[in-house]
Amino acid sequence: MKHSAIFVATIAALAQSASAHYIFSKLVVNGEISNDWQYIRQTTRSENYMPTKFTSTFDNLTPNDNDFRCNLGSFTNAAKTEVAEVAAGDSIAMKLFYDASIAHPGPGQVYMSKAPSGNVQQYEGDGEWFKIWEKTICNENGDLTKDAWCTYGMSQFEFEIPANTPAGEYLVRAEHVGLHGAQANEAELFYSCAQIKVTGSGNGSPSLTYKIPGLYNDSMKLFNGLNLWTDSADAIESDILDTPIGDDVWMTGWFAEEDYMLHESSDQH
Ligand SMILES: *[C@@H]1O[C@H](CO)[C@@H](O)[C@H](O)[C@H]1NC(C)=O
Ligand SMILES: [Cu+2]
Repeated sequence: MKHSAIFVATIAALAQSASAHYIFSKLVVNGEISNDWQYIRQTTRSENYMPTKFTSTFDNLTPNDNDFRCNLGSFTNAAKTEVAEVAAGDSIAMKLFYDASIAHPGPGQVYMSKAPSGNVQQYEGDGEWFKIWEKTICNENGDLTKDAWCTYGMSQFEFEIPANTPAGEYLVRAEHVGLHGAQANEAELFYSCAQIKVTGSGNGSPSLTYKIPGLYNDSMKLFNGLNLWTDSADAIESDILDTPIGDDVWMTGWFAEEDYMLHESSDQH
């Protein structure tokens, strides 16, 4: 699909563009859906749901820019964006603007970054990021241009704040990558950041961290070279592994659970 930077301002065009594209604007905590941009930093883009790309990108924004952290201009809205309190180990969700659902094929992931000063409303996201959630191909025999991808059709990403996350204020960045233009270096990235305050007594430390920008580059075949119509699921999975999207998530909850199960079974002996 082609995207024009020139936006035809008719209701029909708005509705169509809004349904094809998406941005996370609502936070769901304890089953309660927030207002748009209450806890998620609002971008200053004129069409907030336009994708970021390496080439032919809207507003000149690319994954090589600082604003690839939380979307264009969103730091200027940080101080007026509220901070949601979430206990480590709890699940929350980031939900799309307009109740849209994801209609592009590709992986979805969630990264977090702790505000070193303790105040996320003043944090630009220039510190370390770690990944807490990842969804790639769920059905290798499905249509790789559509519903082979776990996130296809989702209207929100639901994920757990790892139980060992230390207390403090964090950015939580949800991202979806549409790979339908990757053969022409036009993978589409949709993302924004929530501001949360993690409570509890977690004392974990993520083993893999990243900087944004730097997370992705256009030498990675996933964004520039992969072809959903001709590549096999195996080849695509291998391209994913060559990027941070293929790295393991920091998932202390799972390890904690496994430890628990090991203890439980050894107790029976
Ligand atoms: C792109 O990222 C890969 C993996 O981190 C790295 O090996 C490579 O040097 C980077 N390329 C550029 C042009 O930055
Ligand atoms: Cu698109």
